[in-house]
Amino acid sequence: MVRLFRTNYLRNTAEIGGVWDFVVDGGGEYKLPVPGCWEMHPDLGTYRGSGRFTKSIYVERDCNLRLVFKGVSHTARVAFDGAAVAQHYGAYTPFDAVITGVCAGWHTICVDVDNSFGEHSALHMPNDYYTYGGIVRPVVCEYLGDAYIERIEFVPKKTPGGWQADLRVFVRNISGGDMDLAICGEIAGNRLDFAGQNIAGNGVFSGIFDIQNIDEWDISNPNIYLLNVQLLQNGTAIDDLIERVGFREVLVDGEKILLNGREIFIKGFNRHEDHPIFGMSLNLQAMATDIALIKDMNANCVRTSHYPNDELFLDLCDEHGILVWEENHARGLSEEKMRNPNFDRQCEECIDEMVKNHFNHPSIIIWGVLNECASNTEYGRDCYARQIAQIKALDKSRPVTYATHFKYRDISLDLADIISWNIYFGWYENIPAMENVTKLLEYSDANGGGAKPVIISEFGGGAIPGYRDRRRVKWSEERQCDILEETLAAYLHHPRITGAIIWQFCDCLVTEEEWYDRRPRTKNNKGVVDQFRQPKLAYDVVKQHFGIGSTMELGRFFDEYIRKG
Ligand code: ADA
Repeated sequence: MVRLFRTNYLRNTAEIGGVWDFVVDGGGEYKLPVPGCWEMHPDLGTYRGSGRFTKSIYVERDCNLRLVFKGVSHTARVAFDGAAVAQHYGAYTPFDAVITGVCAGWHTICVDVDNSFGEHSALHMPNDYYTYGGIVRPVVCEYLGDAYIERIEFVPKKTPGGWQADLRVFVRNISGGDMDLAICGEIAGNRLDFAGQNIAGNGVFSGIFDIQNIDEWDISNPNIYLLNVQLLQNGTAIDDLIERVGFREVLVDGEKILLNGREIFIKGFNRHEDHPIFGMSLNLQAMATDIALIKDMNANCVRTSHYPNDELFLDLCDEHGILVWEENHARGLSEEKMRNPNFDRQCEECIDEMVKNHFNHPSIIIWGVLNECASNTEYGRDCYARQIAQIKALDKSRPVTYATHFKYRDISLDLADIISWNIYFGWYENIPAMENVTKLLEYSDANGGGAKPVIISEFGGGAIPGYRDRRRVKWSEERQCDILEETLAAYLHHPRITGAIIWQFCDCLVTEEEWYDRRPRTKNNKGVVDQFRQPKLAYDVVKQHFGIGSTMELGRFFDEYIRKG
């Protein structure tokens, strides 16, 4: 499954899933499922290198084809009937290839995939998560005419009278000539008509429309609507694209984050896309299980640590009212690693693809960049500034932040709309949680972070599943309970803290290189559930604290209770 809804009725599309032939470079031949990770095959459990996927497809009629790859880990080179048509770096964002003048008949798609580490890869490297190998997310074949709708940007705007839709529809004319084109659309019974244009290549249709009879999207009522857009030539619809959107507005107001004008407290989990059976290619059932557990623990947020997520998971967050902090791919890169000659370009491409492809998900309320990279040096600060500016140029409707671990040495706090700290009191530092939050706030307020919302974006401790010890020593499930007990009690009720995001939802695989000695089972064991999603003792500690809620939420609850009488 690619999305939770049909994205096209007019345009003929088909997922190219099933089983593809796979040949390991210089090695064996396999038949592997796509999407999937090659590590799931017993011969390839730790394989790091390259190989070729091959699939034949039958095209019923002469047409233009668009192959959309939702994710290939981590580098792809795509050939169609032997001719190179696309290449892409980065496992976590989609890319496409448009092939014009395809004749009816059988055709062959070859994808050379490489998940090796080295100078060529500035973002995928040995790390505290695992870079899998394969065509890890779905592949879709789209049959196009001479022009098509490439993407849509929908920005909901709250007005005194209700809501407006600020729309931009991006169109590509691949006919080789110019075309008189127009756009029409509909959402919740509201018609959307755009004036026609003569378009020779790429074009954009823009318009702002008053929208009637809709209900807002928010955590407890995640109302979503189908935005149906059609491309017209001489009054006839020649293509279409459907998006699912929500009418909600997220703003930063001083130290508060407002959703539809109401203050919210963000409480949730950092979640890696990782599973012992599926690798990073979780299916809908596995994703839905994660969502159910996250909601059962009374959380309202997921941070996509540390990369853009599968759109199917974002669709689930849209439907369930789960707030999302989505971030570009990077974890813990020193200035030296940020100086890799491929770093800037690979980050820039990831950000561009993340924002453009995930723009319309109402659940995404925050964009993040560069988790725990060198925001403590001038060179690093320049990278943060460029990437934050790039996001803001692509999307003015959401705040931008980054998670730092440089407590009193961060020199980039002024660049962020929200201040976010990864701090592990009780695990890496045995200092009382409240004491250091106060000191952190003093530093932040004096160094660019004053009068901004503050999120504790990572906190927690490790617990080996099933390791119980009445001494409550580190790595026992009891100790993880104690750490989360203290930190949740501190962060949910601190007057300056707007969010608390636990590290992490589930245990995840890490790379053996550089991490085996600090990660028992070659896993990051700070999950509140284990890799099979079996709850640890801390599950009920989290459920209780998130269920009681933050002081802010309690205060709002009583205000509403008193107001209603
Ligand atoms: C960092 C990092 C996480 C994880 C965590 C840990 O904050 O952002 O990816 O590595 O530490 O478990 O130590």
